[in-house]
Amino acid sequence: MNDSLTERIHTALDRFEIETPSWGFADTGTRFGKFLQDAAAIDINDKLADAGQVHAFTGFCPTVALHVLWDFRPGQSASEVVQLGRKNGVSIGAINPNLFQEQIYKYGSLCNRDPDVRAQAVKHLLESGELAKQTGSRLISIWLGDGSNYPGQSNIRWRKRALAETLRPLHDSLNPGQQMLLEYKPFEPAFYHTDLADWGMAYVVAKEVGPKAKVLVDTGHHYLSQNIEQIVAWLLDTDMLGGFHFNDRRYADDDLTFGSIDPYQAFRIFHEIHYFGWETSRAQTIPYMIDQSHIDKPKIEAMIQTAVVAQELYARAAAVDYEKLARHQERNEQIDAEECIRQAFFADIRPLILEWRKARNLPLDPLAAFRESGYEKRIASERKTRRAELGITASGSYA
Ligand code: RM4
Ligand code: MN
Ligand code: MN
Repeated sequence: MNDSLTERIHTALDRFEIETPSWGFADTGTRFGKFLQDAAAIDINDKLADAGQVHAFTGFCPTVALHVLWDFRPGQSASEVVQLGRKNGVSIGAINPNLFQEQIYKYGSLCNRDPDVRAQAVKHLLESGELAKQTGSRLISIWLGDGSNYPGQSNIRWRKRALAETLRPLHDSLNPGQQMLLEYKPFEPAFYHTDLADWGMAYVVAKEVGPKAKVLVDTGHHYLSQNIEQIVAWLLDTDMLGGFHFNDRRYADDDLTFGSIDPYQAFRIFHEIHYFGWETSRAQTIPYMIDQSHIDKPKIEAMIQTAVVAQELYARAAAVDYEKLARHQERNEQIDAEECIRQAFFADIRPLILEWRKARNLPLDPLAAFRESGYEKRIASERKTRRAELGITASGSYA
C-alpha cells in the first residue's frame, strides 16, 4: 500500500462518524409479535447508556438519534436528556418526529384532509424543532407514514400540495445551522400510494419548502433492483443529500444490520461519496445514521458489529484510485475502471484500521472487548428484574 493511499484511508477514518438510533437498543418486533431480550433497553436511560457503550468501544459513534414519542416522557425536559447523554459520553443527534402512531393519523398526518389533524401534525413538528434546539441537535429527520391503501381513495395531487404547506412552518422556525430531512419510502404502512414514495418526490417537496430542507436516503426504502448509489450521486451533485439511514435487507424494508446482506452495495454508495469529494475537493461531512431494528440479534453487539462494518466499508471505498478511475472512464476502458472499484473493495485495509484504533487507545477488537467487559450480563439481570416489576411481558400475538 503506497503512502498516499495510506494517508487517504487515515483521513477517511478520522472523518467517519456514524449515529446510532435509540430504538435499535430497545425491543422491537415484526408485525406478528415481539420477542423480548433481557438486556434490551427499557427506557431512554438504558438507551443512552447502551449507546455510550457502543461509542466507548468503537470511538466513532458519538451521537444518538431520538424518536420524540418513543424516547421523551411527557413533560421530560430536553436538558435532562442532554445530561443523561453527557453522563454516558454521547450527545443527542437527529430528532425524529412521530407522525404515524396516533389514532388521528389513520388517514394521514400532514396530508390528512381534516385541517385539525394537519394542525396537530404541524404542532408536533414545531415541538420537535424546539426539542432539537434545546438538545443542540442540528437535524430534524421526518418520516411520514402518510398514504392510502386503495385506488381512488385519495386525491394524490391535493395531498402533494398539502406537504409543502405543512412542512414550511418547521422549516421557517429552524436556526441557521439546522436542517430538516425528508425521508422517502415506497410503501408501508400504506400499500397503494405513499405520499413521499421516492427520492424524486422528496426532492421536489424539499425544494418547495426551502433551502434548509434536504433528502434523507434510507437504504431499505427502495425497490429491490434500484440503483441507490446513482440516487446518492444525483443528490450529491444537486446539493440535496441530507443524510442516510443505514440498514440492509433481502426483500423489503427488512431493517437487517447494515452490510449484512450486500456489503458491495454499501461500498458503492461510499464510493460515490468519496469520488464526489475528490472531484469537487469538498470534504463531505454527511450525517450517517444507523436505522435498523435487529429483532433477534443482541442489541449492543449488533450495533457494534454494524458500526465496525460501516467504518470498514467506508475506508475501503477511500482506497479507490480516483485519478486512475477518472482516466479509464474518459477512455471507456470499462474493465480497468471496474477493476479500480473491485480492487478497493477487496483491499485488505484492516491493518490500517488497527493502527487507527491503537493510536486512539481503543480496543483492537471492539466486539471482543465489549463481550469481555461483562456489561451485557450485568444489564440483562438488572433489566430482567425491572421489566418484571414494571409488568412488561412478552407479547407474542398479532391480533
Ligand atoms: C420507518 C423509517 C423511519 C422510522 C420509522 C418508524 O420504516 O425507516 O426512519 O423512523 O420506520
Ligand atoms: Mn429510516
Ligand atoms: Mn424503514
